[in-house]
Amino acid sequence: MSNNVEDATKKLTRLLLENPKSKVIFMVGAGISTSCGIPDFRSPKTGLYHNLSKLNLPYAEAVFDIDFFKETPKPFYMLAAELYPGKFKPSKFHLLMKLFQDKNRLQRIYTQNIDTLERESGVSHKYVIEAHGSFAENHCTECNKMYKRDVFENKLKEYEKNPKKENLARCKECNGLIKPNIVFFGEDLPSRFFENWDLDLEEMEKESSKEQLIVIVAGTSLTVYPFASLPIEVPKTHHRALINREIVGDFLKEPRKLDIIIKSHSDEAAQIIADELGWSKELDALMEKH
Ligand code: CNA
Repeated sequence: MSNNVEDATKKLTRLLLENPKSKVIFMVGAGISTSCGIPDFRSPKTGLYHNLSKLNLPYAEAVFDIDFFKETPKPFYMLAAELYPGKFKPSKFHLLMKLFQDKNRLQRIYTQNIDTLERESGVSHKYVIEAHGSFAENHCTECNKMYKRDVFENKLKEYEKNPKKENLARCKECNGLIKPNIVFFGEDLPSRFFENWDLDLEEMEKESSKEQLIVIVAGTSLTVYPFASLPIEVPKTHHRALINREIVGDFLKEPRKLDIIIKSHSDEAAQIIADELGWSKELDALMEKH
């Protein structure tokens, strides 16, 4: 680990220690789950887009394109089988976020991930905004009839064993394809995303919240909008920290004086944060529990 990583992380923890009532808004992506065994999208060689190239997709994002899905559901079924919740344990970074909740230092977690590992780590639903939806509910892509989680799950298991058209999840009413409530390109984000962001933004716009709300962005390439615009909208009076293997998005295009850049593996940064805040024993205990 480079001194730069350690120094930058300590800059963040100093801020948290100097403002003992401050709370954190996390904005996270696939990078915080790679150590759980779930590939991210865009990392060269290991990313899901690279793996899906075997399937001859016209373009990688087609796997999340609703029209493509209706014609060719197989790539999404393969991806769903790989990512399906229940197979993975939370990472050190997820458990650090849970500790922020336990210490009453968590304002919100905005996640782009669909792996539900924030919930698995024990963070309460009220703090977690699954911006791109989840596998928890399903709906028909033709008539919008809602279906429970197990309807798609059972069919997915059958399809994994035997990838035949008859094993796709279909609507009882109209025979349309059923898909989990994961946000595909061109679909709206859940209203909870916008409602909570409006509230958090309103809080941040208060002069008194300057050092009381700190934003930590981690494990995301900040390429998918509108999520990628969240760090841009953070008032310039507030600190933003980026924990990522590479410098991305607004941190690269419009760097700010108050930004803290921690170019590192998210779990390594999580360990330093826990050590510096005096939370390492609790983090170890959580790691053992999971
Ligand atoms: P992305 O575009 O794949 O970017 C991931 C970013 O994380 C990259 O900048 C990597 O360099 C960085 N990174 C990878 N591993 C680490 C690590 N251990 N520590 C620090 N940084 C790391 O993924 P985004 O989340 O930005 O893209 C948004 C998509 C990805 C969302 O729509 C998700 O639904 C989708 N996705 C989710 C999952 C999941 O639920 N776990 C997995 C793959 C893709």
